[in-house]
Amino acid sequence: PTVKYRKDYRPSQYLIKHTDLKFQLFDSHTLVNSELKIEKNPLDKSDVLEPLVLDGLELELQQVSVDGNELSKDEYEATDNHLTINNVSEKFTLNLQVKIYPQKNKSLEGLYTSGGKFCTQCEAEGFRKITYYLDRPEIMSEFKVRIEGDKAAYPLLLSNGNPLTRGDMSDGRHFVEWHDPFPKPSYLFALVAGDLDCLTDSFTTMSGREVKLELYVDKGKLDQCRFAMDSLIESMRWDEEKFGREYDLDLYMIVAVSDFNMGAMENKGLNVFNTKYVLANKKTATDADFEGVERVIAHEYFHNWTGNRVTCRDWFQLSLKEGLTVFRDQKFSEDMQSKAVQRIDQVKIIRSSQFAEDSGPMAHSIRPDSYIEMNNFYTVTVYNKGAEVIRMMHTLLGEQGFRAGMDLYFERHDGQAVTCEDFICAMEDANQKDWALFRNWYRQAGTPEVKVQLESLGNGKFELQFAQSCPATPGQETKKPFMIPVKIGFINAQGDVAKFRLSDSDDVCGETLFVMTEENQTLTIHSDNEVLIPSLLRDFSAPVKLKFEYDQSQLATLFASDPNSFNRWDAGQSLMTKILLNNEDEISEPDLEILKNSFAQLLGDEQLDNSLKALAVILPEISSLIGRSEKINVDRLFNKHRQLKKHIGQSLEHTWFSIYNTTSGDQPSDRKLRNVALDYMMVANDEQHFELAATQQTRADNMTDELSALQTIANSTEGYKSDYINQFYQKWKDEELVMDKWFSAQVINDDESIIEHVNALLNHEKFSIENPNKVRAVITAFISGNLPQFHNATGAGYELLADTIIRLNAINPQIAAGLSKQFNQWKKLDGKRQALIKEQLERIKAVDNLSNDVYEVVEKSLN
Ligand code: B3K
Ligand code: ZN
Repeated sequence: PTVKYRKDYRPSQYLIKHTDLKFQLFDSHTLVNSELKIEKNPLDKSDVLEPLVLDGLELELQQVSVDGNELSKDEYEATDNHLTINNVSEKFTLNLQVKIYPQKNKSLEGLYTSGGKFCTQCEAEGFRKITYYLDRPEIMSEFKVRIEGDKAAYPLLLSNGNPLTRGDMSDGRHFVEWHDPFPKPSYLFALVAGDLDCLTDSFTTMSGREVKLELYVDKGKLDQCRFAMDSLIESMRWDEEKFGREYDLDLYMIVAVSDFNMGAMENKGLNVFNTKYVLANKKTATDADFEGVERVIAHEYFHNWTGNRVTCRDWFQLSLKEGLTVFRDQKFSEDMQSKAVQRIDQVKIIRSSQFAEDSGPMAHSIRPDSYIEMNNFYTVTVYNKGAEVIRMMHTLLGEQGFRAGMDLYFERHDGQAVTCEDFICAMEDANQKDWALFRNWYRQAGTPEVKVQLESLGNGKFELQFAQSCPATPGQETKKPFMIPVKIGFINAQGDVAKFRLSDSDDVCGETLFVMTEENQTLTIHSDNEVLIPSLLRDFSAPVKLKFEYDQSQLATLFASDPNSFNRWDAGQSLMTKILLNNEDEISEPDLEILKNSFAQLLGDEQLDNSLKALAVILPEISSLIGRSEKINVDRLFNKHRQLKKHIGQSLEHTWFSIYNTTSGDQPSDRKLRNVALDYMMVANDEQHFELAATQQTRADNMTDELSALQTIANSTEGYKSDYINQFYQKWKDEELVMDKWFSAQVINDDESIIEHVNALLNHEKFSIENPNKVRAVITAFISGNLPQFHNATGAGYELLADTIIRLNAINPQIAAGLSKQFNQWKKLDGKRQALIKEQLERIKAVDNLSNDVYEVVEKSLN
């Protein structure tokens, strides 16, 4: 496998101005004809014309001609990865025909079939599995596409842009021709052919143009489409209002398919979606699913400007579109839902997955320096930390300054393929800033740590001392300081807001933004309060680990009264984290007492929103506790986690019972709190409360309640729980997405026998290793949702994961590699577990025909 480096970037010597494609779809294969108008890149100043080297993979080349003359075998060379044409001129037309086998393509990359439909996935480098091409994002070309297929089997033949003509052919076949007026990179190409139901609507843009909206789903699923369509309309409106961005084609299509490697894909004018992010109604989808649909629909729509109109020069710049688009979808969700709740959910992802990635063998900056397989870099770092970096810009510039930067970015770069540097420059220039230091967020991997101390100097004068550092990451031994915005407020010992004044100002304020630019810095403030409790890094104003030596009672005070909702939640998390990660083998009585009292007080707070209550009493995720540690005694952690959960369940059993019975609202926040209460009651005493859960499952009129009940039942020790698992199965066995939930609910039971059960589920008739949603529903749900049993000291969990990776390596390398990353925290564990995992990693590495995808992850992990 070869490593590609960012520093080696060179512009292409050739451009492809026009791309004409013809697809002839057949039952056993597809013929792809392409006509490419190629010319020398004007930016290329050399006068030597190098051979033209096109990318291609798993293609059977049938014909090659240049300017109408068929080439003989010695005029070109086709290898496993390339087609090289030796003598070319500055401007010429290349015609190719290749034969491919979509029906046999299980990698779900390139052109493949899913449930009897043809569909495509080209990002990052999948177009080369369709035909030979300059398959790199800065090659932007105007596409015309003709699709031919059997009319009865594929009445719909879709591609990007606008339909031009259609007609019938002989033998029951027909064709449709499409034209996309916006030059685009090959990764945004899409084709869909099939027989689908369609929900249509329309949107009138701010300049009064009418856009047709079409949502295509499998037959019989129209009753699960309305919410996705409404989300699309909301997104279109929001982007106009917040960023002045209007949709540009007359047609916007979304197609939902069951077999898809990720959430969705933003192909120009023709998004292809995982059904999980389209299909939703109250009966089949949980409140969390609805949020997911709204978020992903918005994300893909927002890509039309941040990704498609302005795209990436090369794949090292991926965060240019992904970090920015995640930030935009987050802002959208904050406007549509509760801002504090959204922020908490966003930060949970950073802490549980991104911090782990940043401290493991795959650590990379949001703009990576190298990769073997690009698909391995669609990571929480590039996406979510990338969004945090954009958010810091927003925090530093304010709403208006940020908008001015965005406007300048679009004004300068519409229609171009650009770099992260271009984005930063637009932000700087629109706001007269010099952000030399800020760029370290793009260059350096690793999670910075900010240590803060508060010193009272007497006479109402206080000093906050800040020190930042960042641990070494692979290939980056030492780090330069980061620019870190830290939002700060204070409360006093009674829990009231403590106003203060900065020493260089006369204004009294309740909150300030301190921007760190050096390793060590001090902020002096004045306040009339004798005791100050700092509330630091409010709203998680930077993706760092903040360390302040709070004692238990300070945290309890913040948890009870911090006016910043995010920090109030966070104080509870810190309190629990401190207790769970200290060196004691068990949690002490006084610590348990503090937590119980804090929870009781918070649950009784009538001002507080139910979802914030629910979030506040959920224990920190085990993955985030591992992610933040350098070394971890997992046995101790698992035990204390169990102990704490049980204690909170039991000591507040009456409170949970009364919350369960009196929280009567019909909002997602009400359901959330009620179901958290049910969960704690079942943990406290599942025998006594089993009936309650069973009744809830049977009577529920919505999937949120039905599934929550099923989960607590599946986790219980009751003998007849299988009756309810079967009842759910009988009711939902024909709804694929609900079956995924049914699988997941059964793998989180913290019991030794679970591995056997997971293996049984892998052989269930509704399971398919070829369907990524199913793999995620069983395997990912198990290894990330049941860490105590995944890390079972016998090593059985590790073996199960390795077996699955090896099976998938031959079928779907992207999914196999994603699973391989789940071993990445192994060096934090004890010697015995390390040895067990190492054995599995070596077993995987020795597999014949190991894909580049898996090789890269396993190799880095072993080093
Ligand atoms: N851009 C796609 C992700 C492509 C992943 C390629 N392995 C979806 C998104 O981020 O919107
Ligand atoms: Zn995206």
